[in-house]
Amino acid sequence: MRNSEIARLFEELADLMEIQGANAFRLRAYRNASRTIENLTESISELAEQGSTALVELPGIGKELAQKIVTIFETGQLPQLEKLREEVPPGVVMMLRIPGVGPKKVAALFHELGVTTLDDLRAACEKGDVAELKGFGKKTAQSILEGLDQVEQSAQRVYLADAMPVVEEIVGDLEKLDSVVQVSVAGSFRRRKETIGDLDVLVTSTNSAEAMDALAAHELVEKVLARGETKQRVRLTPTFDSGVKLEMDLRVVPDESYGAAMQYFTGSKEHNIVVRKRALSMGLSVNEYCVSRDGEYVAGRTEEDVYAALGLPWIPPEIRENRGEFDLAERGELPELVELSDIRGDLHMHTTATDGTASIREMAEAAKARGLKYIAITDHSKRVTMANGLDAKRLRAHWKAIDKVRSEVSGIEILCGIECDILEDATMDLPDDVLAEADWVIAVLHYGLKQPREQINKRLLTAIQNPYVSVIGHMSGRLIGKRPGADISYPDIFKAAADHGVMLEINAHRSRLDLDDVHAAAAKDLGIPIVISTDAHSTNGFAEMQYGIFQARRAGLTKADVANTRTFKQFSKLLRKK
Ligand code: DGT
Ligand code: CA
Ligand code: CA
Repeated sequence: MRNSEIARLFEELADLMEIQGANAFRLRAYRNASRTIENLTESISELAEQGSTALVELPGIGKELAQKIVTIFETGQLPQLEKLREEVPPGVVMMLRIPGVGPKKVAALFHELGVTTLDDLRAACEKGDVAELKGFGKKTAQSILEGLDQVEQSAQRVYLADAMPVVEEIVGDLEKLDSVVQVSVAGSFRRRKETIGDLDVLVTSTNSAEAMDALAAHELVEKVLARGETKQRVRLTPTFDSGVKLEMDLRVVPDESYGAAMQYFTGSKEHNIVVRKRALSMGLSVNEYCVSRDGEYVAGRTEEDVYAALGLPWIPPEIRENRGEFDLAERGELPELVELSDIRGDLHMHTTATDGTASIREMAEAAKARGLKYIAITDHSKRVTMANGLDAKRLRAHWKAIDKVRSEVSGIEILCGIECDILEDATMDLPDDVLAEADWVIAVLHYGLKQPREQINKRLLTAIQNPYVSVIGHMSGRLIGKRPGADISYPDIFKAAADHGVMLEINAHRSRLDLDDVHAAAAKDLGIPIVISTDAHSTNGFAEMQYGIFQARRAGLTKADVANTRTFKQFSKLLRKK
């Protein structure tokens, strides 16, 4: 078990104890211990192997806590925690995810109102019971209702990247059926949203029963939830993050409706509202079967036909969000969106020097095998103690090692980089004279993400004004569905980045995708070069590039907007002159 996992167990323990009314002193002890362990340089498991006396040496860890840690490592669990997990229903624990609702409020809801599920809580809010609870009030009840929407949405969504292999296998198997002509996935999956609520699959077939039977019998399908003549809803077998199961609709549609159905079920809802209005203004009507005039079929076989009937070129699914795509389409200025094959370099990755699993050489060889022409090795700076971050001395030695690999491996350029933390006090984690020696400096926020906006801005501006910083990595620090990003004045920060020639990253990792689509589009509008990087921690990590490309496409980015589509020579010209 890693330090962070142990830290999380103690945090959970404290939360559950607080819900059950434990005294504040003991709670503080557990929370302090959790923080100590989280920030520890040494591995807690190694310390635990030496027994509880070694653990007691740590600040904030007393005898009792030390014994608990030893128990966790010896038995894989903590009886006290197991008991609490049984006493407090999972729905109650989920309430902790509602913004502004901590263990104290949850305790009141659970013990005084007896709510045990999110649905109960919603009903209690709507009935006015929550507003009447001591310490709550109408405003709090309203904000809980809004928070519930958020939690329910994020709790049931799956990362696009996690859904993708499952979906591709099912689609591939449906395609093999003789009676099946076309299979496509519509909905948010086709629009390449970061997360997917459910899957919307369309099929044209000479025998709709066969397609539905095959899906029902598929090993990745757990249960048929509903079945009609041309539509079937199923639940898939795999369990995703936080216990979520994906559901899938299969619709069998006639050939002449395929394009109309694709257009309708791809959405988004916001895009389709405009499509319908536009049709009405032209005396047409659009639904999932066709575009029609006075009940007469006009178009529907292909999506191109549907858009053409509305006087528009085909619009790429990724930008169907009613965020300006109709104006661009009318002016004939739809962007030619960047593609995976345009990428020539990857400028964010880790090695065994910090928390990666492969050596410099292995990363370089793997990148080369993927067809990349240049990479930057960017291990962590010292603040990230959990990842064994580099101080100046180790970093300089690491760069020497990179230089050596660079001279030995041909066919790929390797930049000496660093992922340098921007500290909570708005200073850089490494001195300027060190950063000056780097080929490529990624500046990032890792800690203190909850600081007030002014301080976050100050930190980002410090990095942008530093003459040696090349790019800001995963700017907000969010983890999709798990942790909100820092509060940032984006327009000010973007303007500063543009003024100082600092690039901005779309971190391609499935849980980050940060900058997000909206902010990446805003950065593009200011002419800021965007770098799409994988943040690979292993040779497999390079595969994440695809998801960064999806995010970039949703932002409307073209090849020219993305710096690492350039040849190495052209890319070098974009680097700041030091
Ligand atoms: P998701 O599943 O939450 O990730 O998001 P979507 O976009 O896949 O939404 P979903 O599955 O509810 O519906 C798929 C598409 O079908 C949606 O993007 C637009 C269309 N659609 C669904 N329901 C309606 C509706 O009531 N009105 C209209 N105009 N379109 C709808
Ligand atoms: Ca969907
Ligand atoms: Ca759906």
